[in-house]
Amino acid sequence: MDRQQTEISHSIERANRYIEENRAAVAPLYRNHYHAVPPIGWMNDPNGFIQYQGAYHLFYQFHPYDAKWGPMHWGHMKSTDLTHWEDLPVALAPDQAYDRFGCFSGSAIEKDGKLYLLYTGVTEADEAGIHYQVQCLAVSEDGVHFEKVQHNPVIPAAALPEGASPIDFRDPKLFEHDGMFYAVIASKTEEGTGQVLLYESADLLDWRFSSVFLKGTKEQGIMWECPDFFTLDGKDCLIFSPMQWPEEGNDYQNLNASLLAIGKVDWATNQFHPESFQELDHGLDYYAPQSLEDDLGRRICIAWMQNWGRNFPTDELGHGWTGSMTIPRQLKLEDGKLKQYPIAASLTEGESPETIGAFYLEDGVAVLPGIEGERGLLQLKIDVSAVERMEIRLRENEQESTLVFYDRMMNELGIDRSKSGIMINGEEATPLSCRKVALPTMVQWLLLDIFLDSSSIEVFEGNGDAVLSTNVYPTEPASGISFRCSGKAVIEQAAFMPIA
Ligand code: DQQ
Repeated sequence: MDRQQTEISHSIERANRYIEENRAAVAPLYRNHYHAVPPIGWMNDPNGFIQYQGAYHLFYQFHPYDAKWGPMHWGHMKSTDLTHWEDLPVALAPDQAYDRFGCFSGSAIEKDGKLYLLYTGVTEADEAGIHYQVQCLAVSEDGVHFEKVQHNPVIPAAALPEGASPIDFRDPKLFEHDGMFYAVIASKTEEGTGQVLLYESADLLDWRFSSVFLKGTKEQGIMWECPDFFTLDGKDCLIFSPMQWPEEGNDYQNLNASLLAIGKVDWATNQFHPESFQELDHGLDYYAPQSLEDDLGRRICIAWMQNWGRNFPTDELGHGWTGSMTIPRQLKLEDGKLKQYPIAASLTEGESPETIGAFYLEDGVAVLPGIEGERGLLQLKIDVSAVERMEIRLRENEQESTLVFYDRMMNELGIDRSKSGIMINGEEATPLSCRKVALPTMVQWLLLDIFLDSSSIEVFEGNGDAVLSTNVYPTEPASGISFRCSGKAVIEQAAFMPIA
């Protein structure tokens, strides 16, 4: 962040005015249509995801003035169906000494009818030039206008346990347990490993350190961001986004990954005991997921569909915006196994999909009638029992396409964007443009729900066993879809439902 930016005095009014005056200049080419995207400027992590007064509210890390990360505000939108989002005024601006360097990620909770946001303030520099990360509270009676409380910061650096870094202490996620409020907060240890701290409060204003909820080892990355704790089908779950979690086969190949630890909390010591870890998404663009439980009892998770350390084409091209959320997913545990299902029913309601009958393909290429488009849902049911390799080419034009592939021998589902269009480079030691995941069981039918938007592809394996989310930037119009296989495939069903 340069000095000039810190000297600007930020305010919600200034941000809202800027958005209104400039949003028409944003270039539409790669803007997703049915995903949450910022009206202008930069978006990263989802924040404060909650159902409040009948609507789903989604806040996000927002820098309105540039398509790059900068002084963090909280953008805000709401939805009644989790797919159509309405922009609301900016919720937080970095306008206080305790958050002048940014209103970083955090979460929301309802108490006595009011909506509370707990977020990380990055302070002005002290005499030694240090910016501390502290936790701050803002409250709203209408879910739109927020006031920062007098007590801020409600969790100062002084409330850190010994050996925890005061400059890496962020991303509080609120939850209630046994009549108390708790927050899991990301922290870094003296040894430079990640950990999650637990704080507790009776009223959201007075907080005390409770425990080191989970401490990472040297083998588990250098910092964990954006923790989220909840129970699901009787199991305790902790989601977090570690930096540099070591690669393991097909897993954790992105330098910044997001994972789910399933385990048990010992509420006598307030410590989380993990039993397993798994990566949440096997695509190239997925980070900082945050979840809510809605009034239907669904655990719904949404994430930033990008990754750190990569180039951002919409910024490089001067399009005036960067960043998109994934479509929301429902998380379930079935027989102790994570299942993820897309929430997108309202997008395709009323559409009667054009479903073609069985189509036999042997060592060849096929284009199917009616199966094409840049934006929509592609649903497939393919008999892969005699397939060697099956490829579905998406967003295809003369030069470019993105591959979704299935390798029968390895029982792996993958996505490859090496020929998608604009190259995306990352900080990974080995350049990464293809990822894959082994499916848990050998199946006869490969079921896929593939969501295509202007610059994204999300592949949901139909039994909920895997998701791969990846951004693509074709340089020419690209609506082609084709099928290639070695061996024999029967495409039993194929339907493409355009989404406006
Ligand atoms: N992004 C925020 C932090 C968080 C990181 C800053 C994760 O609060 O740790 O924009 O993407």
